[in-house]
Amino acid sequence: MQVRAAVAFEAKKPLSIETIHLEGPKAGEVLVEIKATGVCHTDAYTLSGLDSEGMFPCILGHEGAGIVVDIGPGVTSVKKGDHVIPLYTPECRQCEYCLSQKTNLCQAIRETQGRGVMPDGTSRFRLDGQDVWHYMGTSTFSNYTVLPEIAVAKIREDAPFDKVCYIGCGVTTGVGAVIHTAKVTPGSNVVVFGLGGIGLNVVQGARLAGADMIVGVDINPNRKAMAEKFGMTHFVNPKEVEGDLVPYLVSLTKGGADYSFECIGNVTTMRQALECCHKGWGQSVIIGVAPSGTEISTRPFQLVTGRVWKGSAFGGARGRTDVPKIVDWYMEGKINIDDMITHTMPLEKINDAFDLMHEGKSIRSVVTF
Ligand code: NAD
Ligand code: AHE
Ligand code: ZN
Repeated sequence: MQVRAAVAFEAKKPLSIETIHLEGPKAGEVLVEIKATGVCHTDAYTLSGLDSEGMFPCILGHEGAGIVVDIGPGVTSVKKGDHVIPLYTPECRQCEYCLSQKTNLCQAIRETQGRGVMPDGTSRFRLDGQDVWHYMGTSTFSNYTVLPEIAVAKIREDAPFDKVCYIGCGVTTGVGAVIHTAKVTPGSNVVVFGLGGIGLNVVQGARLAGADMIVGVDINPNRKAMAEKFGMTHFVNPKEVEGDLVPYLVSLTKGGADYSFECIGNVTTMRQALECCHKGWGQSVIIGVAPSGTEISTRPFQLVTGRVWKGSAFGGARGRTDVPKIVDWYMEGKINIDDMITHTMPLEKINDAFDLMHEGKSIRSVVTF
């Protein structure tokens, strides 16, 4: 079939809206009509050319929601008409990783996902006879996309696509990192580095978990009012701190953070996030994706004296199991998504979403089809 997609032809260049060919679902796969997709900083990261797995031309996008319109042979877990959220972290429930119950990082299709192809090793998108690569197994910057059935979460039908698409990445990543990865306990002191589309969800997750002090750290002063709405109790702009940021944060939290989260993707702030943690027990969770080739460092003494460094992908959430529950939390008013979606635009304006992000003017932009 012919589909309308935003194609990334090369790094650092604007996306181009094209009519391209999409082959239908094969065994175990589903065809999804994408109704809405968020634009995450990770899409911008890959478009910047710094992602070691970035392949061009490709169709970016990994934060979508839509409707199953066709299924391939052998598909049993979803049917035509089901509302779904595509999962860049699938949940096969059969691989060593899923069965371990120790991680959400299902590896069933990870290798082909990283090579921009479907599990059978081929791409379903073509333009002028040339392959166009899939991205993160989802490619939601297209009005139709093909996914393995293990990579879709079935959600309730009364949930609005233009809001719950954000659960496909940002909401689940932020809230999940607090609940699943760090397991923040009531009364804790939490420090959040970066108050964008992910950090604000860490803030609201920390409030949900009953944290006491929630400190937000961002160089954009406009983030203060927004983060306060989601539960931030103290704002720190590193540009306004005299001297080193780490001792400032340790003093503010009266000994250090019980939990810190890095939601920027910068190895300097990752080190600060670890070192502002409380001696003996403070845990720091890396969420931000740093450019490939960069490395983190700290004095081992930081870990010897009890601080713990962790990472979190997709908030530690098991997609098919946890995503429908997060949709329920939104529908029940337990979490706020609407106020984080600052911009909505048609596919033709998708490059504006990247500009707004780089200018620090948006939290989340959502493209509706
Ligand atoms: P964003 O652009 O919306 O937010 C980033 C925020 O960091 C902005 O508010 C910006 O002002 C702030 N910032 C930048 N440099 C700073 C500095 N030196 N000190 C303090 N604040 C600074 O991005 P986002 O969509 O929230 O994504 C954040 C990071 O999380 C990205 O690296 C993204 O790739 C990553 N991410 C990871 C996962 C995962 O599963 N691990 C999921 C989604 C996104
Ligand atoms: N290809 C990138 C990896 C980037 C990365 O870490 N991605 C996160 C999700 S970010 C969503 O916005 C993730 O899920 N990681 C686990 C995994 O298996 O990729 C790079 O830097 O090489
Ligand atoms: Zn993302």
